[in-house]
Amino acid sequence: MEETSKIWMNGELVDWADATVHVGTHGLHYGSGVFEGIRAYETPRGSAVFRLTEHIDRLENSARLLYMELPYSRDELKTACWDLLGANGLPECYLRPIAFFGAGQLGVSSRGNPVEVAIMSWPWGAYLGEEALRTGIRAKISSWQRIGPNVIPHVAKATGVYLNSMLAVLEANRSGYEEAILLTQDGYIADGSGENIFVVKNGVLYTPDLSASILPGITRDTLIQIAQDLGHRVVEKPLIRTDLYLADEVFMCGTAAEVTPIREVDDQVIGPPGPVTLEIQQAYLDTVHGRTERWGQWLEYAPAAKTQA
Ligand code: PPE
Repeated sequence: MEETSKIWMNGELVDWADATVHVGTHGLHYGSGVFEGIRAYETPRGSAVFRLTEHIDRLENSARLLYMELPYSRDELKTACWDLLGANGLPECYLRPIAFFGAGQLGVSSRGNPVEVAIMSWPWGAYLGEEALRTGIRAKISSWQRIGPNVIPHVAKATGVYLNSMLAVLEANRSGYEEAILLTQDGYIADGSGENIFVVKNGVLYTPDLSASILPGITRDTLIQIAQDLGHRVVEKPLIRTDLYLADEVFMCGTAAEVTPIREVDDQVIGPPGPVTLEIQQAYLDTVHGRTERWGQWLEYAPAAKTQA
């Protein structure tokens, strides 16, 4: 992670080195935090944040599912993101808001612990490498199951949930694969360690429906809309591992991963990135970089830049 100048922490911009927490922090002991991953892109009209509103809405939903009351409103959090972007001066970066139960009582129940909120930003290039975006990656079905809906709410982007993802991606990496694909407890395809999954078969796009222990991805939602607008049929339904093995194309998507083709799953070759994947990847990248107006409603500009436009 590349160091930047400022971090927004509990209402103020502090120097990068000063954004520290106490070792008694509840979130450190029990994974009781919620976070977001957001990207700002350089566009012809200046720096824009992609679907900031939806990310902040999801942060609030995640907090609610953990019985965490955020001490800042959605508008205040959005303003904090803009203030941080202004302070660090990076037109293109990744934003990471995080809220967690801080130090106070130690014990599993978080009642009474203060809620701390911070936002970091730093340059983050292609999640799985530039090469991955062009030629695709090799993914492995994980032996670790995705956390079920009655274990921890998978709809919450909660820090503790990511132990599940960490184990899966480490297992995949240690076996020579770039990414893991987790199955639900019923054996259906869920998502990657940090991405949602799409399959293309006979010209139709398929993606697991939202009941399948997946994070309701904002990129997933974006791509469903883009694909439909481009005239493709998109079906949200339970998928099984052989749907991946026999797919014409498979790709992953997420804020960090953007649209990353998958060329192999386990020991089955899917092939190089196919035409539907490349079309959707191009449309997505054009959208986030403001190179097309077609889906321009998803780009949010700094309040000051808006009045100038
Ligand atoms: N599933 C998981 C498990 C997940 O972590 C992400 C985002 C997604 C799907 C896609 O969600 P969205 O970004 O809203 O389209 N993963 C974030 C964090 C990755 C990390 O390594 O940290 C991200 O992409 O920002």
